[in-house]
Amino acid sequence: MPSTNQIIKANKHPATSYVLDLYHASKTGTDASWPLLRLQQHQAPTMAEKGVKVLGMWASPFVARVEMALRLKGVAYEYVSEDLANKSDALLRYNPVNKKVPVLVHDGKPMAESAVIVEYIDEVWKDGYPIMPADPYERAQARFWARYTDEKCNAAIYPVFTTAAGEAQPKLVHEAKQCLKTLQTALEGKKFFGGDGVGYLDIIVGWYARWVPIIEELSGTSIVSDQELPLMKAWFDRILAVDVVRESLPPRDKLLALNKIRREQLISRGPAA
Ligand SMILES: N[C@@H](CCC(=O)N[C@@H](CS)C(=O)NCC(=O)O)C(=O)O
Repeated sequence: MPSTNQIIKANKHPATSYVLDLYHASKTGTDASWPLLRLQQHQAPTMAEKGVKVLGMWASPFVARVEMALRLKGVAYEYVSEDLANKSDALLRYNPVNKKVPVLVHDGKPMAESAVIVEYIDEVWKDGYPIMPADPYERAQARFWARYTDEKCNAAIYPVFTTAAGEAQPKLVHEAKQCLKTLQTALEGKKFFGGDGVGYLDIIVGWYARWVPIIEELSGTSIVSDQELPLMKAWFDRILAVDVVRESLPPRDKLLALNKIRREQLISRGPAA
């Protein structure tokens, strides 16, 4: 029976195998180690909320999506921290195909893939905050941009993070900007991708507002600026001002410290063969 404050099981080294990217996963451990005792505010669960569990890792942008969706809906959940360098039996059992976080377990039924989970949450808690657009065409558009982000923009931004300053850098920065410039068109005339409020695409892309400035700082580059990507920059500020979003994202300083180590490791290792 969940209590009002649930103390969540913590693994020892939650950050040891932080993976920023979808496509270039690399699993060498870092010595970064932070305590991972997380408390969630909970109300008594309703029937639909019974047994909502998230298997996550604090620095995962994909886990943040799921937490944002649950918080927007006001759904109480238990958070279980995974050590990705030493995956739990539960994670391997719940997500045997990809063996990645996030996993959402609802009433004993596990599911994986953050974008899929966010849609599931919206469908199950349909009376709560609306995440998907009501209009089918708008929904299709939001899904299109979500896929564009995961398939194109993540892969365009990541090399800026993993490449040292030098000859290759300007081209990589240009490519990242071009991708975000295209994505920015989905923001035209709107406060959020979802319109006047946070919607599905804001949840999918929200982590850029935390990660991109960190990548810029570590690489000494500028990707999203008032001059070059004004709508995206304004949206970064706006989305980070939304409590539910900000609270679901990793703290900036802690993420910066982890990414500093990670970048140094990746750069010293050199380009993958
Ligand atoms: N497409 C997946 C990506 C999930 C993902 O890459 N998770 C990373 C953490 S950020 C992970 O669990 N990595 C473990 C591994 O690669 O072994 C989603 O959207 O849920």
